Amino acid sequence: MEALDTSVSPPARVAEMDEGISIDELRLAARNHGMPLEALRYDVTPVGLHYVLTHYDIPYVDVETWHLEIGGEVERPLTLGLDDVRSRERVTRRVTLECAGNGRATLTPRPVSQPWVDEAVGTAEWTGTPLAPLLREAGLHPSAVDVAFTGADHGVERGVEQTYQRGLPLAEAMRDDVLLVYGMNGQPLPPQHGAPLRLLVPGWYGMAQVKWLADVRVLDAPFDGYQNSTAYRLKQDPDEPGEPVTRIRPKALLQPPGFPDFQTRTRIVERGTHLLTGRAWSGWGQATRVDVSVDGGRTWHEARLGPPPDQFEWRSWQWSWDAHMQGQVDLCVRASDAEGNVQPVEQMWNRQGVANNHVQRVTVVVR
Ligand SMILES: Nc1nc2c(c(=O)[nH]1)N[C@H]1C(S)=C(S)[C@@H](COP(=O)(O)O)O[C@H]1N2
Ligand SMILES: [Mo]
Repeated sequence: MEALDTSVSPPARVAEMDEGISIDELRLAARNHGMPLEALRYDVTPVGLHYVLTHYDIPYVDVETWHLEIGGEVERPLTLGLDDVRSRERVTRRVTLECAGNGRATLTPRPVSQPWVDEAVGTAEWTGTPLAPLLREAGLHPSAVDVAFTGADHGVERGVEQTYQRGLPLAEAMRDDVLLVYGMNGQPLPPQHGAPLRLLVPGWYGMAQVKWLADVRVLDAPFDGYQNSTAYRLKQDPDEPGEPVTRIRPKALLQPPGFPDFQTRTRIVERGTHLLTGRAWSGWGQATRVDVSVDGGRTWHEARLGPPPDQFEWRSWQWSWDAHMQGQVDLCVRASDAEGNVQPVEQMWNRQGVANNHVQRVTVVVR
């Protein structure tokens, strides 16, 4: 394969302290749209409002000729068409997805990549068939340790040409809630979300949810492809191996109250009582507590949680805010989860800007 020089595919980098968003970052932001925060209002995010992240191009997949291969360390490799997949056990689950890069653009210094602020999240009703029975049918060899999932999209990243591919430990791949998904909110899966088939690993950050799935390969050694061994690592220095990004850290978001200024998104509200609402989630076993601050994170007030949702679905919350003083206020919200993890108020910086869950800030002017 011809090596691509760094002018075509530059290495990872962190922005200079005073460096603004570049046209390259803007182009990524325009392609990979977030969920408008007012859509926190919906229990299930309408399809067009769900965030989208695609590393390369959205591939055109012809369903007539498409098929899924299941092979590697198995007795009987399988080849399945979409009708084969659709004729199997059908499961629908509400699951919240969040991109591991969510919050990246608010880090100081800013890792140069897709510049998300708070909005790379959404909840859908995903319909598909469990993966585990298919792997059992194929007959797993005792040597199996990881499963590699390959999409149909191809590109180059930091000089490494590749087809999008992620590995998952066998124990995770065999969970009964891991699905091969062909439906979203009761409709066929749309192209931008991975049609005709995608992987769903509830609780894990977005990178694990491989779209345009073409191949499932059982491996007898840990998967060491780019998206596991180079990308999605928590690290401070470029040369350290770092820890892998896995499950979603707890996070809460606030539906911005009042109405916005077009350009700054600063909110304007009237003096009086406002019911603040939003959602909270965690890949470590549900959000169990939400706190709201009206002084930029100095003091906190416990919010009321909505009914327990499905295990990896966001949970609604509300808190009544008595906005009796005129002037500017910084609203913050933070979640805790069943494992006792609490969202940090200050950033926990890493070079790729991944798995970041420092609190959202919404600037409001009370008049
Ligand atoms: N084949 C393929 N799968 C992929 C990606 C990709 O670029 N190619 N992006 C991943 C990332 S980083 C995220 S955050 C989620 C986004 O899923 P969505 O666009 O359906 O919200 O898809 C994941 N699956
Ligand atoms: Mo992502």
